[in-house]
Amino acid sequence: MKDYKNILTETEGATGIITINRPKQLNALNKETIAELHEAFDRFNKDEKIRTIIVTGSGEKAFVAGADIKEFMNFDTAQGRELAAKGQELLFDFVENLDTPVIAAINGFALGGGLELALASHIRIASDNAKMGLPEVSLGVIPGYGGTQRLAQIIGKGRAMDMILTATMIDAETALNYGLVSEVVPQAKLMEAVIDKARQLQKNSPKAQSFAIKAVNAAYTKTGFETEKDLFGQAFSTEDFKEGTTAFVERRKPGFSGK
Ligand code: DAK
Repeated sequence: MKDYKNILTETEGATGIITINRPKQLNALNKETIAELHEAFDRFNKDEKIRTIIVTGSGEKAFVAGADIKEFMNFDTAQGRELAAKGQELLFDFVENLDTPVIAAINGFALGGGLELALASHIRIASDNAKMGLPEVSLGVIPGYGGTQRLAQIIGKGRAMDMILTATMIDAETALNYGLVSEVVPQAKLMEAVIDKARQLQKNSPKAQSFAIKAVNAAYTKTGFETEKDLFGQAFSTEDFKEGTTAFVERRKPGFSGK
């Protein structure tokens, strides 16, 4: 297996397992991690022996606590838009459109870009301690990796609006009730449950599964994703964005001016 700096990869039978491994930053996604994830997903997807891919986070606390705030807080409008587009191409759209089914094993906090990665995956299974949310508007930005589109597609517009506008987290039981995850299991049983699901998937035709993924995805137009990228870029030039990200780093509550 190739050595990466921010992720670990292994195989278990016909399953490729990718673990995001920045536990001190709660597995937050920086640019380098996104590039490594792209490479690992691509490699497993091209490997005919691999029939299912699992993505999870290391440690017991977090799947992924979002994009790396300390990295993106200094981006301007152009960088924000460009990086949102690039991130979607390399990771979020990429995962959604893979031929090989991807299961997100949500083992703790799945926030912002972390929840967006789970939303781009084909199946989501959570541990009972998991917490999910899109806290972007609390930082003065909006979900920029497809969250405004995919969350509404999966749980419906009303609940998605509530979660996005309040920036609140929901627990695993609520996520199950919303249809955001298809199973909740005790944390110690999570990997066993996702491997079981992977084996179940492996009984079926890989070719038909890749066609089915494309057919399901074809229902959703690209217009909304383009709007999200534009507005996400614009958010980077606001005072609220500077205030929201600075307040996070300074561990204080933000005082938004609405500018
Ligand atoms: N980025 C960077 N560091 C993070 C982080 C993050 N998202 N989340 C946590 N950490 C770091 C903390 O700063 C802390 O580091 P030290 O202070 O120890 O050095 C360490 O992880 C442990 O976190 P806490 O001390 O805060 O742990 P708690 O148990 O108290 O709280 C928490 C856990 C998950 C509730 C809290 O850490 C938290 O609220 N984290 C931030 C959640 C969040 O707002 N995530 C970002 C959502 S916005 C972009 C595209 C998309 C996006 C951005 C840019 N471009 C294309 C440019 C998307 C944005 C998002 O994802």
